[in-house]
Amino acid sequence: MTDSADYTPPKIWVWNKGNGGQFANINRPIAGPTHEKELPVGRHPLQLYSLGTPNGVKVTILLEELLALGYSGAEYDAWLIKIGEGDQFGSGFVDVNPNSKIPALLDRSGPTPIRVFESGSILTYLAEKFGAFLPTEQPARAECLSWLFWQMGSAPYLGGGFGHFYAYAPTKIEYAIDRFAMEVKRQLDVLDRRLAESEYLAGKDYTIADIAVWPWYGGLVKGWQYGAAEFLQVQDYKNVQRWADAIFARPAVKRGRKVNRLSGDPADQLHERHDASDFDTKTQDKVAVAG
Ligand SMILES: N[C@@H](CCC(=O)N[C@@H](CS)C(=O)NCC(=O)O)C(=O)O
Repeated sequence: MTDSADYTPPKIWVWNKGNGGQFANINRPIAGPTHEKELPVGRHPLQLYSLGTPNGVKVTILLEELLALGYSGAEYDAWLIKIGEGDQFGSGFVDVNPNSKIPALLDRSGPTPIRVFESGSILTYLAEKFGAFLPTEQPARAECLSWLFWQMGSAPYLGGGFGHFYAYAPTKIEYAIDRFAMEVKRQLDVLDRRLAESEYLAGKDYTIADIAVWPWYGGLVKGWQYGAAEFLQVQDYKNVQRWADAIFARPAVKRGRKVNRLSGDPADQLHERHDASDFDTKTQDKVAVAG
């Protein structure tokens, strides 16, 4: 790789497979499957294929919230997709999400399975299916969908932009880190101003907008993302802090955050979830003790 200061793009971009980045082994400029592999199917109507990243936990949090409200149709099997090992390029996964990214959902409750991909789309699908966490009346519905789409459009600047260049890129490029730190701080200020006037993003009620935004920006202000709390001075966003704490206090959020998680405290990792009792018996600390 050429030092960024000396780099002039060639006339035609060429794929350099060994570009040295942290995700070099899974990043490629071609879509579609790399290998044949069927997805497992469990006994519940909803089959989730995911990983406990901020995009993945949006869905498990919503499912746990729905179950907590008594919607038994939201029972689900959560299967682990190890993206670092290329599971997202298996043929079965690509059939459910042609974009090869977690999370992906298969709803098998009707005569024909329905596939749903893109976390924002999955949240909307489930909220509409069960009639919860998405206001039916305007203007709250418009506000909820606006913040949901805000998250989908904004988080790539946080993850793919700031997080990538601050934490993962093989060289620290001042221009890139500056550019994205500026944008992420602007986004935090957008949220802080909204949450100064409103308890939750869409208004007085907790909705899928909060469920989508919290894993990214709540996690950021709590210092869980990229080791960047001090760099971004996240303690200054007082309203975001208040909102992040209120959401983290919800038992369903604590459960949803554990599902398909592969890192952190073993007590917070439930690699696969097939039954509500798995939280009591199958987190990694229990598995380690039992094993
Ligand atoms: N816009 C998508 C983004 C999904 C996404 O980026 N997922 C990442 C993990 S957080 C992934 O599967 N990466 C695997 C890859 O890029 O190959 C969504 O919200 O569902």
